[in-house]
Order: sequence, then C-alpha cells, then structure tokens
Amino acid sequence: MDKSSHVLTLPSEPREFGFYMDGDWVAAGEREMFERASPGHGVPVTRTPRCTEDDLNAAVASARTAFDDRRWSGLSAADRSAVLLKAAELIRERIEEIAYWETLENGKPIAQARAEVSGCVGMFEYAAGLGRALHGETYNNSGDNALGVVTREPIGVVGVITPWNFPFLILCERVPYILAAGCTIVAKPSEVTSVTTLLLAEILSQAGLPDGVMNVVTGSGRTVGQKLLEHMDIDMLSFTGSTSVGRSVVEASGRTNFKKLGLELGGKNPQIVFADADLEDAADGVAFGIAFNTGQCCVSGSRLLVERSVVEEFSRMVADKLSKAKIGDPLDETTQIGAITTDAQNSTIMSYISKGQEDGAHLVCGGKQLDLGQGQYIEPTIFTCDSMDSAIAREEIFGPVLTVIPFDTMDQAIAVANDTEYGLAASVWTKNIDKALTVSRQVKAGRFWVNTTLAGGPELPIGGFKQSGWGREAGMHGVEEYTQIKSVHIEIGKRTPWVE
Ligand code: TXE
Repeated sequence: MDKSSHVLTLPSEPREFGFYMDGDWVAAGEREMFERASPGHGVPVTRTPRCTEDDLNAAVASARTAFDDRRWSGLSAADRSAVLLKAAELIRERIEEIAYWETLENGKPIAQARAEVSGCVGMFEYAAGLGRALHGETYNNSGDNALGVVTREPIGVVGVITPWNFPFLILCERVPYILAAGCTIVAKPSEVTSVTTLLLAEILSQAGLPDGVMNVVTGSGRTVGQKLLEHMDIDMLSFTGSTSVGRSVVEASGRTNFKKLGLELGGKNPQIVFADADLEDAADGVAFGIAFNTGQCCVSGSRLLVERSVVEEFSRMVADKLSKAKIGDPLDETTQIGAITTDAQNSTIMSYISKGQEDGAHLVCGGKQLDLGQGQYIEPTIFTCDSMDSAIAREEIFGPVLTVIPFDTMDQAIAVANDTEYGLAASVWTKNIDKALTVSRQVKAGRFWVNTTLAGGPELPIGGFKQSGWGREAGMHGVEEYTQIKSVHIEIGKRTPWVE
C-alpha cells in the first residue's frame, strides 16, 4: 500500500450501537442517544445509548451474580488464561476495525491508534500468564501444631471508569489484569469515546468469557458514572480521569461502602534535560512527549526543565522538531498529530495559551488554532518562563503546550521537578549515570524514564505519587490490586484446652 496517499474514508452515516450486558448486546430501544462527531472531521460517526440508572443497576446485578456463583473466579487460572489468550488473538484480528473507531471518536492518528491496539494484544497475553503466576504464602514456622496460609482472593465486582484520551489502551491496562485476578466488571467509558469499550466486551464473549463477567454501560459521568461510584454492590472502582472528579470518587466511596479505589489522575510531568545529554535525541523525545496524542496524555512531558547553558539552543531544537511533525487528518496514514478530542478541551487549551501570553511567558513557537477546513487542531506550542509561578507552568493543560523553565544545578532541577501537587511521571536526559540515578531516586513520580519518555509495556506498573493517584495498574502489581488477602490459620493435632 502506498502510505503517502492512502486516506481511509468516513462512514456514510453514524453507526448506532447498543450497550453490553450479561454476555450480549442490549439494543438502545427508546433510550436517548448520544451522537458523536469525529473531532478531526466534524461529521457524526457514532451513536451510543445514554443508559439509565436502571440499566446500570441491571449491569451491576449481572456482574454480582457472575461473581457470586463463581462461574469465573471458580475456574482454574489455566482456564481463565485460555480465555484471555483467545481474546488477544481476536483483538489482533480486529486491530484495523478497533483502530478505525478509536480514531473517529478520539481524533488520534490512525497509525497511532493501530499501534495502541496492537500493544493491547500484549496486555492480554501478559495478563494471561500473570493469572497463573498469582499465588499466596505459607508459614511453616509456627510450631508443630500450626500452619499459616496466606491466600489471595479476587476482590469482587469492579467498576472501571475511563477517559477519552486513550479509550482502548487505558481500558486494556486494566481489564485483562482484573479478569486474571478472577473479578467481574462493569465498565463506563467516556461518553464521547464509548465504542471500542463496547467492542472489547463483544470480543471477550467471543473468546469464551462467561456471561455477566464483562458489562459495559454507556452514558454521562454525572448520571451513570456517579451512580457507579455510589453503588453498594461495587467492591472496587478503578477511575482514570481528572483530579477534580477523582475527589468525588473518594468522597462517594466514603459516603457509601468504602469500596477500594484505584485512581489515575492528572499530571504536570517534568522532562529534565542536562547540557551533557545527547541533545538531538532529547529534542526528539521531548517533542514526542508533548505532541503525542496532541498532549492529551496524563503522562505527557509538559514541563521542560533545561540546564541554563543550553536552554535557548535546546528550545529551538524542540521547536524545529515540532515544526516538521505532520498535523492533520487523523485518517491519513502519514499524520503524526491529530485533532483535539472535545470542544471543551479545545477551549481549555486555547485559554491556557492566552493565559501564558498574559502572564508574560515568551512564546517560542505555535500558539494558534489551525484552520484545516474541518475539525479542530492546535499548533504545538512552546513557552519559556523564568519561574513556576505562571498557570501554564503549574496546571495540567492536557494539550500540545510545553512550558520551558531553566535551571542551574541538579538540586535546583530536582526541587523544581517536585514543586507540583502531581507525581505521575518524569524523564531525565543526561549521559552522566550519577545524575541520572540521583534524579530518578529523588523525583517523586510513579513512572520514571531515563533518556526516553512515554515508554513502557505490560510488565511495568502504572500509577502516581501525590495527587496523581492511588494504587497501580498493569504488571503483577496490577493483578494483586484486584485481590484481597486472607490469612488462614490451621491448627494441627489436639487443641491445648482453654477450659480444663
Ligand atoms: O475528565 P473527567 P474530562 C483531565 C484533563 C482534562 C480534564 C477534563 O486535564 O482537561 O481532566 O476532562 C467520568 N462520577 N483529564 O472532563 O470528567 C467521565 O464520564 C463518575 C486527565 O473528560 O474526569 C469519564 O468517563 N464518573 C486524565 C471519566 O469520568 C464521572 C484523563 C473522566 O472524565 C463523573 C482525562 C462523576 N461525577 C482527563 N464525572 C488523565 N490524567 O489521564 C465524569 N465522570
């Protein structure tokens, strides 16, 4: 295929979906529908139901029954693993279809969407093995009349609330691990990007997942999402989204059944570049770290801390890289930077760009909304600031806006990196091993990259320090999060009487 000229076509009319419960599609029927327009093209592409509170209750009941009757948790890990491996195979067969709907609803470039979906295959394969490796402990050291056994049990029914920036990837950083632990699920995707979550539920049924183990309700956060947070029959909730909704999640858990929470929230992630780094590599990595997914990425490297001696040269190098990245139609195979996903996010980004100018930050490049004839696009933008005082240096913008701050010493770089309420991710660029290790130890972040950024894999857990979240997803820790621990004390032989 000649990639330079190939552009996929838009659907001729929006495709309508139902929601997914108890192993099957439920038709939308009389329910109100949410019509989603492609942010890259401005034309309607999908319609999904606005589920009701009754729908949510039915989905939770389905997940509850499927958990309590042990149709999934009672299987051997080998049998559960076989389902996850089959799901991986089916996702692989449907990469093109999943990536297409992901691109249409989200606005990300099709090549990127394909790479993300194929990464999700690996998540399922890896989690399939982890389920079989999950084990407990024994204490054979308490004397001849006792044996202590520590077991892990699946925590129960898990609610999964996901955002619109990586609808399929974030889902797959959670679902296979939750299933490997033996739990059942009610997922609530963002209302603007629901379709690929629905497709995953269908794939899981086709892979042999018992009915009721994976349910998906669509609809708004304020209605369906809020009811899911408050539901007494949800044992654990994994929430990925804004810090402000994260606070409501914690409050709702406290008000109701103290459901366990996993939270992945905002970030204002530092990229620390020392003068001794390979500046060419670093500039490429920094450009990627801020422009990938149009900066709508919880781990995007949005604060660039550069050693003062190279700050001007390096900012120009990053600007040069960004000027060469191809922005445009997400359905074009060669596009590297796609559309901004929602109108609200577009306004937020543009208002931060204005704030940066009002606060006196120096605009190095970008700063404008791009008119490509259709859809909403923003130029990658770089500001330099003298301090961390400006809103563009402190707050999560969630867009392609990079704020550069110079530093003089390593200690100062570490202090500025940590001068934030967040602690999701950080990168350091240097050829000096001592600096790399010291910075990686002292910067408070759940994910840390040395001479790279936005890298990872199913082995490495994800999550934040400070106000970026609680708990970890993916890797073995990601399975263990969805279990609870039971201590079993077993008495051997005749009891020493309490009453003679
Ligand atoms: O997130 P929300 P939004 C940040 C980013 C962005 C801002 C707003 O800064 O600009 O959040 O984005 C569901 N009860 N991040 O408004 O509202 C909602 O339906 C239960 C960072 O989209 O947090 C969706 O499924 N659920 C983040 C999910 O929560 C509720 C990724 C996230 O939506 C709810 C996304 C409620 N009361 C946004 N209200 C990251 N760090 O990755 C909403 N939801």
